[in-house]
Amino acid sequence: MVKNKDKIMKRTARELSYIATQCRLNVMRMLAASGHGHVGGAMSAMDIAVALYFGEMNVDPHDPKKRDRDRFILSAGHKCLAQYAILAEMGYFDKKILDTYGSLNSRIPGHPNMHELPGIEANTGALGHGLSIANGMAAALKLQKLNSRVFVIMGDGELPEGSNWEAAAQAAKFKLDNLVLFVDYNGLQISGHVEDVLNMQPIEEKFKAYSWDTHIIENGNDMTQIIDSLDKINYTCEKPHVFIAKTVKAKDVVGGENNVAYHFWKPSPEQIQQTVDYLNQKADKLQKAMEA
Ligand SMILES: Cc1ncc(C[n+]2csc(CCOP(=O)(O)OP(=O)(O)O)c2C)c(N)n1
Repeated sequence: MVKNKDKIMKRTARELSYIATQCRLNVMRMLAASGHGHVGGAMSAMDIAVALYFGEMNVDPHDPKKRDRDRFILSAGHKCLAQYAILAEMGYFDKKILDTYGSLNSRIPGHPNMHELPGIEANTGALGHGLSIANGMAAALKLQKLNSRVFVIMGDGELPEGSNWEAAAQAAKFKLDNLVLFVDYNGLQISGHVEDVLNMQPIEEKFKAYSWDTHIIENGNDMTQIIDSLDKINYTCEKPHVFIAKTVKAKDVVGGENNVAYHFWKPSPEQIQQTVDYLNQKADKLQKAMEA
């Protein structure tokens, strides 16, 4: 049987970075429409999410429920600006919907709703539930003898939720080697530094103790490092996989990087324009480099 991994059109790191820049522009478009949003965590997780959707997962915007698709669970549902930006860029829905962010009855609310939007696999937002949902999906896919994988993005500020550790034990017990968890380790959560709010270190050792296959990504905003990490996953090792990816909160937001005040941001039109200009320049540079 052809592995899902081999069905994907591989893109270069530069192409993926270009797409991530376009997706960050989509985030700014939603912020411009609403005047507010959880920008920090969306921007830190963006590169990982783009690498998954555009470079790794077997998914089809024209057939969002196809049986053998890979699944993506955004455990940290408040990062959904990233997911909406990507789904729109892939063609799951009309980009005009991005302009409804923040308005009543929008199909892209503040936390994702699987009943409103194709491509959303689970309603999330209450932290600490995505991994349990993913476990169930990964186990069911194995029972159905499908090669589909389940990818999860969790925030580092989510790790103190005890339910994650029940799920971690269960994933190992059921040998869910079709489950891949990314911890978006941007070091900050809603109210400060994660290690000050509730120190969960050493995280890699904790997952090891639960018999997971563990990895660190030193720069989780670097596409080459993300692609290389995805390429080294052994899907027959009988262990679930975790990547602790060090990222920058509010990555590419002018003046916002690594600043907890940008967890939920209410930008002025001038601040939006500054970041849009920066992102457009970055996209131009990447495009020229791709054409060279
Ligand atoms: C069960 C639960 N408790 C509290 C919250 C409120 N909350 C929303 S975001 C957040 C911080 C999450 O931190 P992290 O996952 O690191 O997100 P990031 O910094 O990457 O945005 C909290 C505590 C919540 N959504 N769910």
